[in-house]
Amino acid sequence: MPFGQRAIVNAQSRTLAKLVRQMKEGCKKDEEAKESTLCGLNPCLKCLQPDILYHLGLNTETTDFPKVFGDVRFVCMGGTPGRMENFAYYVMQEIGLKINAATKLRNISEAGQRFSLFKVGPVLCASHGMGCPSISILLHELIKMMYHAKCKDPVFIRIGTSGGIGVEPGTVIISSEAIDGRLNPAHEILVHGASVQHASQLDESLADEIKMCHDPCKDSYEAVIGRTLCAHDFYEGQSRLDGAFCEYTPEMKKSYLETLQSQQVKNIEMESLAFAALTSRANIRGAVVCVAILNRLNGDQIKTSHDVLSKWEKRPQELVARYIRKVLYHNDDDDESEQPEDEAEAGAGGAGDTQKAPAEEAE
Ligand code: R2B
Ligand code: URA
Repeated sequence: MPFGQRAIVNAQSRTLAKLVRQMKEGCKKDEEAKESTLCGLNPCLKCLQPDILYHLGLNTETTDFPKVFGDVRFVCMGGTPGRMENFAYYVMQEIGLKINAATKLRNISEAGQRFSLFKVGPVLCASHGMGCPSISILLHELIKMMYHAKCKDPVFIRIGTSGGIGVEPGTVIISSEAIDGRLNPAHEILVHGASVQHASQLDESLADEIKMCHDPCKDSYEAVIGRTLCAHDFYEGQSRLDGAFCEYTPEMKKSYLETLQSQQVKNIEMESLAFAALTSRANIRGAVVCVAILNRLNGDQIKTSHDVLSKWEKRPQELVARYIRKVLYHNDDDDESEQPEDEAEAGAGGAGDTQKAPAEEAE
């Protein structure tokens, strides 16, 4: 093997060995950053002893956050628990980690009974439910988790579905920014009855890096960067004609969607405003990567078969897994002189990653 290539393979093996060790043993004290790199957080957080992350079913008294979550570098979120569990297994395979055949990934947030949360080495995978209020609760608690765990520069990515505007169904849209129904790039919340607006820009360079993981020659779909409209409802908020109520005409709908298209809006979904606002307030690089499951210029109802939809839903996952693999194995200047293990197998570890499958436990 040529010298340059051998050096790359060795560096990749070292990174993999470190990930496997962290999965088995948790984060060591000397690996922990002194403080997290997040900015602008509530100054009272340090006084909360313990801090209870109620909807995640975790608290800082019973879980050693730096040890269990200190190695997290990517926080991926999507609508449903099932999709995020599948993504966790997929990303595990893509970054070369394994768990024993008798174990399965544990839903770390089972006790909270709201969101699902899986950890695969440096990747956290969470479900966020539908809409800004739901993802906003999850983000507050995940951001506090990053703070307590002293995570360094975690990247947050939402993967999901959306309605396309003038794009072929199946196209992946990486959001340049999130805008509201008035095309305003801000997430508005009411605090003490007064309107507060938070800018909803997304990280431009992260969007470009994810776009670069798409191969126009090999991938059978397109990936584009564009503006994303975030609605607070699936029906009237997205100008559908098929909701239980509809007080506008097909012409008014057509005109609104054409205005969106003329303003470079490529898709409509329901979480990007809160996602963009909360990540950027904390100085976290964030990206929203959604597949368009229909072209809203051609209709409202989703008539595509389940099989095709589940194939399309994997496209954002595929791009994001490629991105994670690239960051872990091609950009790392990790000079730790750890030797690779023969088998990158990570058994049920102390990091709370895995648990024995119930069927196996019964034996
Ligand atoms: C996309 O799909 C969901 C609505 O069907 C919503 O969560 C979103 O953003
Ligand atoms: N999700 C949305 O919010 N809108 C769509 O049209 C499709 C998926």
